[in-house]
Amino acid sequence: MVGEKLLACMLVNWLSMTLMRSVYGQHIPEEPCSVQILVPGLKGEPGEKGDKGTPGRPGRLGPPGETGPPGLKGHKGGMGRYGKMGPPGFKGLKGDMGDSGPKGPNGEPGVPCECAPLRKMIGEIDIQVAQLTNELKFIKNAVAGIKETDSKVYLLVKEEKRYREAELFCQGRGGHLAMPKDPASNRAIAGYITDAGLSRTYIGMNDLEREGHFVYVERSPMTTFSRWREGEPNNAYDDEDCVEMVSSGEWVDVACHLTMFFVCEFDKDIV
Ligand SMILES: [Ca+2]
Ligand SMILES: [Ca+2]
Repeated sequence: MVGEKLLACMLVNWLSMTLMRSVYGQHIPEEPCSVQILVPGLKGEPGEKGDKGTPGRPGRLGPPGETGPPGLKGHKGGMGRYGKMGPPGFKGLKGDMGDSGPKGPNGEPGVPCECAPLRKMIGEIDIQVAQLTNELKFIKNAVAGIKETDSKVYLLVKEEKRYREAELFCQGRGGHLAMPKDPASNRAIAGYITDAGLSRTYIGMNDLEREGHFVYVERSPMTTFSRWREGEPNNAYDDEDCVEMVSSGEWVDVACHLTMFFVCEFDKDIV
């Protein structure tokens, strides 16, 4: 620093001397160049307090504070979006039947046809089916169990019929209502009734033609054999012209319009 100032001073002096010689053309005495050294002065009085500065830059992020107390409960928020569809639930109970719907419109009129012969044929087939059904029922009964003696086959028919219908049923199969004509056949029929757990069935006797004069249903006269229960036949209410056998094997006159099971008999030589 001092060196630089000294060099500057020498340069200034040399320039001044040169300029004076050229202007005045005479000799100017040279003055030695002095060196001035600058020294700091004494410390001054404190200045007046300055104005407040502008706010500084934000400081660094401080450490996290302690957890504060829980805030007040907020208001209920709006309804969220619908979630995904859950798994299917169990099947519910069947509901009550609803009311009947309104009546539908009438259908188109049918096409007339020449089907009278066809209808007749169908009617005949229906009758045949009904007959075969009855035959099948009869055969099933027969297979289920029959009773027989040396000369007779007995079949207990478990269909409730009036006396005349029962006899017609037996006749339709080549027999009659059972006609016990001796102790052996009476025992066979009674055993049949008892084994079946029944208490009574029609048998083939009546006094339809002449009150008090009983005959077998095939119109043959009664023999000396009989098994009337004590006090029977009594023709009660003046309306008992047919005969039933109870499980003990005894006979009772009863009204013919009663419906009950019955026993048919068939001769062995025609079975
Ligand atoms: Ca009678
Ligand atoms: Ca009676």
